[in-house]
Amino acid sequence: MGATDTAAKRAIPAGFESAHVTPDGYRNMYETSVSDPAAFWGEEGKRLDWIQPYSKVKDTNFDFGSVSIKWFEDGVLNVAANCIDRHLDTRGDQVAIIWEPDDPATPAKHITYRELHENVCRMANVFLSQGVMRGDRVVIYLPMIPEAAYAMLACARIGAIHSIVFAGFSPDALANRINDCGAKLVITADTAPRGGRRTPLKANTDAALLHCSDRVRCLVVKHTGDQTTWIDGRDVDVLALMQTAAPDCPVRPMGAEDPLFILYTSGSTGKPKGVVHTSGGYLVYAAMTHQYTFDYKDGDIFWCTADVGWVTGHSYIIYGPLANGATTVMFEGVPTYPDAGRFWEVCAKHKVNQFYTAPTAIRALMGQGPEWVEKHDLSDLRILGTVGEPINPEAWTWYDKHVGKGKCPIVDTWWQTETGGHLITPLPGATETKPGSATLPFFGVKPVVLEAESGKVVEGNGVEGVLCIGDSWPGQMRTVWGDHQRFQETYFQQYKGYYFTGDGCRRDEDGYYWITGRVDDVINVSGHRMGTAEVESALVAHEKVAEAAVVGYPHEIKGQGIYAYVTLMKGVEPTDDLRKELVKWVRTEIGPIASPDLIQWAPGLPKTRSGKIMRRILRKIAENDYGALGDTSTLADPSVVDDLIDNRMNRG
Ligand code: 6R9
Repeated sequence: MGATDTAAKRAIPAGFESAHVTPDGYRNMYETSVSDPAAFWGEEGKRLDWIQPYSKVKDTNFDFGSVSIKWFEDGVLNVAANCIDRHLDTRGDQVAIIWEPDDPATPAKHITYRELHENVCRMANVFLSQGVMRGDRVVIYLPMIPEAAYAMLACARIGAIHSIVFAGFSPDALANRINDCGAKLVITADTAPRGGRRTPLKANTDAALLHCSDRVRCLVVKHTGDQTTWIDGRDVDVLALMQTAAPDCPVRPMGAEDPLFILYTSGSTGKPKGVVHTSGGYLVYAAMTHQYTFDYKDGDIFWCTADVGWVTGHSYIIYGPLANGATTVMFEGVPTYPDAGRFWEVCAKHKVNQFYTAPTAIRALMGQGPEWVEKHDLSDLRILGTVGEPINPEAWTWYDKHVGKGKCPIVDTWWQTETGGHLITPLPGATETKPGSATLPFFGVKPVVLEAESGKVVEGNGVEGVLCIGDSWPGQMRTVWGDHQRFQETYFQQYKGYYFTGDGCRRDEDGYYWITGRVDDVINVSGHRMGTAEVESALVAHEKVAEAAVVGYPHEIKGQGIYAYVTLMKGVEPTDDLRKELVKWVRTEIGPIASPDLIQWAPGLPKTRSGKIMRRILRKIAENDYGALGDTSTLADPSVVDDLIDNRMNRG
């Protein structure tokens, strides 16, 4: 990159003259959005139906010690009513959700808005019958099946707060989340088919609930019909109860600032944080970004391949598309099952117009060759999107050429669990793109580049630093569940007056943003966020491990891989079997996404005299870039570095 940043701007493909936003439109609207945010968002808020309209639009404060974020605060609405009920008159018979199962031989399901309404009401009534009340927490641990959408919207309907735990997480991770948010109920399925294999979700939930209050109820969706254990009095067959539940359920009027959901995400320290999003601002932002970033028009078939267990699934499978009355595709499977053409087969089968996926999937499919794409008719595709990690220009170019046939704008959307929706992204009819750049800020978003050490604002173009945001936007997280102090410390303490994203970036000569990756101890594995501290604490929980340090290293498919330096307890023999055992251990402690790719036995870790691990050095060795270790003179014992270099695992 570097010198070529400014060279290759890609023109907006033909046919986007009548997009929602044009180049001039973008400039004007952006200007208004940042010069008078209250007026701008006051208008945008009207895209929702309010039971009681708001009179206040923005009340936000980024000052450390008194951070407070409120949008539309005296407005009253219901999120489920906005995603379902208000569409019934005009599009009751339109398909809301196309469900594509893991096994292509199983027929897809087409769920209309009317059917969605009925199913969500029935599920809401089941929740109510289980004693779930407004403000109660419901943990959702489900595969990618329509019931996951029903459960989310049923919570929204009755004012309960959902917290989805990705079905790839382990029983321990599930238990921690159930306990942290004090959930009253967990909803799961018997087993989850994915790529032809099955994850025993009910058995995982049983194991998790051993560590939770015995008052937590367990609702089970009998999805595959696989045999599971059953505890009378605790386990509930939710589909059976839905059949006899009433098909209507009144919506609960909610304050704009009432929490809609909690979603746990990894940070640089300690246990995962419960990111809290509220009702009004979040939905305005999810709906608006969905409409503009994907140039969504009535009748479009929209497919976001994420899992609902991540924020991308929340905002761009469920809330954004449904608020806009779209047809959204929900895919249970994986890109490579039964073969590497599955994504494209599904695009052709359902005539997908917007396709949104992660760079890691593109890289994996790129390796299988373009013939898998060329087999399928992709003529309905209009827009392609990426999310989750920086996209390398090779993958971008392949996506553009083979999937988009050079005719589809690519929107590289940069955002975070914390931001609720896109913050930096091209808009299809408005922004010339550059492969690898997330380009320009969305409306109302003020990116600021700071010098990492001094925190000084870096003005002008052709600069680099840490990425902060200068003012609030409606989709911003409001707090960390149960720990507002942690919220302030994580995002507002280091750089006073700004929201600190944790990412580094470059602003090139054209003012385009290039996200360079995390500057904290968070790594991004296949587009999933992982705290190195989490993996370390899982490793040291093993009886044979004395100490562990985990860093990321470049990985061809995953973006980053997990590299663990492990110091064993005295007298423990370092063997290949032990390596395998530790990988398995981390998988059970956290989940498969946290499996270390490489484990190096480290007789000692490089530490400062005050005992701090010098991660900079460990990162360099893991990157196989040990020639540039920098200053090691502050190390307590510089000789450990030589041993680490000699025995490094990533030599290629
Ligand atoms: C939506 C989501 C957030 C982190 C973020 C950044 C990385 C996401 C990106 C990107 C470069 C993009 N990230 N999108 N980096 N270009 N288009 O992924 O949320 O799981 O919270 O991860 O992902 O490092 O800080 P989340």
